[in-house]
Amino acid sequence: MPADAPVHYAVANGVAVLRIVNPPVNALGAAVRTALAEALRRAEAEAAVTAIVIAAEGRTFSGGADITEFGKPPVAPLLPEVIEGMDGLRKPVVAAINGAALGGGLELALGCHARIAAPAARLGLPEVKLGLLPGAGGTQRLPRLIGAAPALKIMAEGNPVGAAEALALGLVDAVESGDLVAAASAHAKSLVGKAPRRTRDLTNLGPREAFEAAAAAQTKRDPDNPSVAAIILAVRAAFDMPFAEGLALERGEFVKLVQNDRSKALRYAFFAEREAAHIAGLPAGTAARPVARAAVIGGGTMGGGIAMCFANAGIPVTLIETDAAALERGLARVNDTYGFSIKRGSLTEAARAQRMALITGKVGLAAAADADIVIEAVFEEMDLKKQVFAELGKIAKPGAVLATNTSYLDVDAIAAASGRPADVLGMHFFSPANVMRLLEVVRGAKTAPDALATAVQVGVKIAKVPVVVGVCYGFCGNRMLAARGVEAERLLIEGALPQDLDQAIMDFGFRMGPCAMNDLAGLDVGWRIRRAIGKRAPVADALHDAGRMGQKNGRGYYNYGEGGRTPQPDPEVTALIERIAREHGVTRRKIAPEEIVERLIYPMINEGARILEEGVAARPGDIDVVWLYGYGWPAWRGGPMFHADQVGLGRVAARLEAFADKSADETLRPAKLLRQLADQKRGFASLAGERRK
Ligand code: T1G
Repeated sequence: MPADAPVHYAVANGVAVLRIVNPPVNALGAAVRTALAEALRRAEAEAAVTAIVIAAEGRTFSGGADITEFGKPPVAPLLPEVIEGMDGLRKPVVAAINGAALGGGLELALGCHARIAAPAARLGLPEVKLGLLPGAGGTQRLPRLIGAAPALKIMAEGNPVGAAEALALGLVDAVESGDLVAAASAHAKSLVGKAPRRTRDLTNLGPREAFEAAAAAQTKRDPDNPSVAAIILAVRAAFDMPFAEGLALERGEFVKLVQNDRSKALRYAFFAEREAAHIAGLPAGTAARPVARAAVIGGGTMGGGIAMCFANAGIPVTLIETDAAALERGLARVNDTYGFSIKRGSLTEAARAQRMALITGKVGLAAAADADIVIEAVFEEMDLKKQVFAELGKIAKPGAVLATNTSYLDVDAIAAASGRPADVLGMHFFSPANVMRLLEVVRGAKTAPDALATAVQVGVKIAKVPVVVGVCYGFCGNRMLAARGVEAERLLIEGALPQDLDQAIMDFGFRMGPCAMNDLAGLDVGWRIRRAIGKRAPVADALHDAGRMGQKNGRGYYNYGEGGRTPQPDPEVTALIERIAREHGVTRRKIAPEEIVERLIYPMINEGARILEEGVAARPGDIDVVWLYGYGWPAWRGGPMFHADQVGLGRVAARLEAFADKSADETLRPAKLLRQLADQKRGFASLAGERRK
């Protein structure tokens, strides 16, 4: 057996142990499938072998099919065939599930006659998150093993279950904290001579009405999801047709889904997220600095949320305020935030106590002295930040990474104030910091490579999706958002109303449109930023000047009533907008949703092209990850740069030229890179060749 074989074969006491070795996640690519099929045939043929165990190397049993194979011509043997082959074996086959068994990985285990899991194992069928459905028998075997209703939930929602829950469901036969392979081998031997328990032959689908009720609930939960619809169809087949026909139906649905744009976008986003964590241009061998303790400066909403991220990850964190009263308020806000999770049932009191114990409240910057990473989250005011970093530069221990949570300000200027710019960078969290997954890691001109690697590694550890961006106004996300905001203003003056803009964008797939989003953030926030940089926005400024601050005082682009959160169109706003249009000499017109969407999104794409040109972002996928995880871009549309490629850069460029001609706003002219790619009939994806260093 060559050392690099993807499946290792060893026989002990009559048990053939087939161990998958395909790092990093034992994906079931063509080589693994071929080797697995060969090893199964060999085990079946060898007289000395009485039973078979399928095991895996590393901490993952298998991450499923090799997603990079999708969209290419299928290579035999296909996974369903390999699993079907197991079904026919006369010798018992037991899966030793050492870690995550996801997608095809779990389907492989379902094809075995029994499953033994380690306590850390997680089992799931997340194909729905890739715009697919389980395509190797999962829709037919899982319902027969654990019941159609529980199987449907696992497939339609795509979330894994832990070992204990899997045991309770009957998904695994035992949980083994000792020698897993030995336990699986013993279990396999205990099955020798008995009729194999094939999941395909099981019949405990459970009551049909329970399944139909679950199907209705899943359709209501995710109404326009073709994967959910396909999964329901396939599981229903388990009631209505023989196993082989159900498999064929599953296969047909899979082939349809794998080809559609929705799945291509979701698979693209899956890899773009992981690619973003590999810092382009980092010198080979750069190692992150160790981080055992964090400190957060500022116990406000952001600071408290950031401290929670560390506590949630089990990392001790010191929350620092300027006085005891402010600290008290900050800690109380954190405690209350955990309280909401307890009320929702997603956290226990014990977990809250455990996390609160990891957050130490202190007054004064000196408390940051023992932290390995310090994150400043004070008021968004440059002089204040410079003052904090000047002190931190002296207080923080050598090698500590000093991060500012600024949304817009110049990280290089803040770094200079610290006196140790190599340790300084930006870590831009998104509100609420304990919920939003995006983390823009802002690389200063003098940021040391290992400081940058540390911030990215910490970002992953605290369950964020880190994206490295460069220093510029608004970095990546907010800079593109500002471009959208300018066009939103124009559209309002030219004839659209807030509800028109927001409905068009929500129909595109966002959960919230620009006007409702500004109301949520507070119209005073945008007003302060515009004033600081000398920009005007006639409608937004007029709303602010009329005392309309958004949700916080019940009136903004919309009316919210007392403490309300539901945006209601407001005739006062319509009148205000019409007045401003008159003042600008504009005759308002009805604007079609298609035009609204193009005019809100193409300027963002254009700004994204400039961000790539300037090297503020290293890859188009990084920009897409920013928008997917920080601004609610619909995942099934892949991100602004992916979407631009779907539309075609030629059309995007032509529309931008038209917008520029009409508005005389030269910033709407296509960026050089966009123009160049369009002329070469290429897409942004052709730039993604930037390999990880
Ligand atoms: N195929 C190809 N590459 C994969 C992969 C996969 N299934 N899973 C992970 N990778 C790569 C990933 O891009 C990264 O690459 C590296 O492995 C480490 O990943 C027929 C059709 C298993 C829980 O959806 O959830 O089976 O950046 O950083 O944090 O019905 O990976 O290092 O170059 O995420 O330890 C269904 C997807 C597939 C599971 C491990 N399976 N993977 O997490 O590592 S479709 C999934 C994960 C299917 C069948 C259907 C996680 C993980 P690089 P990582 P991790």
